[in-house]
Amino acid sequence: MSAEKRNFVDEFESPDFYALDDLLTDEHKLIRSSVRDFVKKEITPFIEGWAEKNHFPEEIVKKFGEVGAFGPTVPAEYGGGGLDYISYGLIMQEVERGDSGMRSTASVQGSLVMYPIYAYGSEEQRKKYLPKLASGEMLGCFGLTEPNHGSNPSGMETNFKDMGDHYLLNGAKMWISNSPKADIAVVWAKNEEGRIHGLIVERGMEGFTTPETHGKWSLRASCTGELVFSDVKVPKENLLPGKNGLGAPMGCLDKARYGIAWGAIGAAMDCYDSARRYSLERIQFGKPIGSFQLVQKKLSEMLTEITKAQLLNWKLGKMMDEGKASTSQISMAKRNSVEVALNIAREARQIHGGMGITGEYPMMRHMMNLESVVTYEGTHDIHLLILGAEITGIPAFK
Ligand code: TGC
Ligand code: FAD
Repeated sequence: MSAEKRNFVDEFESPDFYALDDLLTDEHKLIRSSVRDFVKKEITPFIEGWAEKNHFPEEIVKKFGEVGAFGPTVPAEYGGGGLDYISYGLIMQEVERGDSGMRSTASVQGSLVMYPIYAYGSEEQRKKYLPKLASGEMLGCFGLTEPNHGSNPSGMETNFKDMGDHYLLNGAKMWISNSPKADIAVVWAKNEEGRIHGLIVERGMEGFTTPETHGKWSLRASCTGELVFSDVKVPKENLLPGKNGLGAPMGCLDKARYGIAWGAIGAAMDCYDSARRYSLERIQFGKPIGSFQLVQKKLSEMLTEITKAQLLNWKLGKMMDEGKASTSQISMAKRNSVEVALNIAREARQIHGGMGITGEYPMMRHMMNLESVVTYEGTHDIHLLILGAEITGIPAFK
């Protein structure tokens, strides 16, 4: 199924009030403009139709591979982009400017599938999977959350037993982005001693199914599902040997949460830009609504929050490049960006009046998407508690 192209021109202009472009290299700007052009051509003309029809456009996977959206920081010898974290952030910002569900597809593939295979995998696993994941020939997913364990993944029940020549995997994962279409799943499960390990499970392995989750009012252009393991025989060479314990999946989440910090601001920029343009075009009481103080207040506050978040993200990117960014610094940025984006989506929708509730404009879709973004990769409150634990030294999770 391919949704019809919308009859509109994507006039998006990115706000850069503090001349942040001065902090970017020519390569960064080139990467950003190539992904922005890609989004204008391949995503925004179709996205309202996909979201309305709850359709995941499978053909986007190869296209993302071609534009370099998968695993930008993975070394080029494995098919990745060999780029820095500012480049990665800019790519996520541009893709989520188009749609959070599209960014989900890209960030799961890059940060949650390619990163663990690169960082914790054997050389054979890297060679076998990474080039195909980078090119979009293969799609992956990441299974951490379970029906009974969301915010507390350490309680997971999914487990595997050593059967001598293979592992036997049992359990279930829930809310897994890409799962219904994924060729492989990086699955986190406990061994007989209760230690968490990562396993690569391939579609087609007996006893492995990926039922789709229906009825979502959010991320409707992204596919979400379960991972069900019923006595799945996993070859021993599919265990990720490089790292185990909860720190292994959490290390992947640090990368993905960083990408979300940039991505959510992309969605915010789209809403702001639409509201700015609408405020100049829409006439009420004989004047553009942008001439009224209350509308200017909304726009000014949006731009202020976007600019603050852009600066935070850029500095975080520099710290990521130096290997100095802490989990709590990443939590602050993810939490801040999503809150900023949700508030801006709501304010921008108000500026569009009744038109703001239609698919003619992007705010309602962004707003509904962001309700997932504020929940996944650690809920808003879990990130607050991560910061609270950092400040006080006292974890308040349990
Ligand atoms: P806690 O006792 O704090 O830690 C247990 C062990 O894990 C280590 N660790 C980390 N290591 C590296 N990086 C991190 N970010 C780490 N966070 C924790 C920690 O050092 C410790 O290691 P060790 O060796 O001492 O055992 O763990 P806890 O059980 O109290 O939980 C802490 C908590 C709540 C902060 C954490 O579990 C959490 O962040 N929960 C949220 C769960 C979450 O984010 N799930 C995301 C699922 S994936 C997803 O949503 C993908 S959506 C993708 C998309 O579509 O874009
Ligand atoms: P719960 O953990 O049950 O939380 C419910 C509420 O309780 C929240 O408000 C939470 O903040 C609060 N709460 C929980 N514990 C505490 C506490 N200690 N103190 C205070 N408040 C607390 N997971 C994956 O593994 N892979 C994926 O690809 C993936 N994709 C997703 C895609 C979508 C569209 C969605 C919606 C989720 C996805 N997730 C994925 C799962 C996501 O990470 C979880 O939904 C999230 O971690 C929260 O878990 P939960 O839904 O079980 O909520």
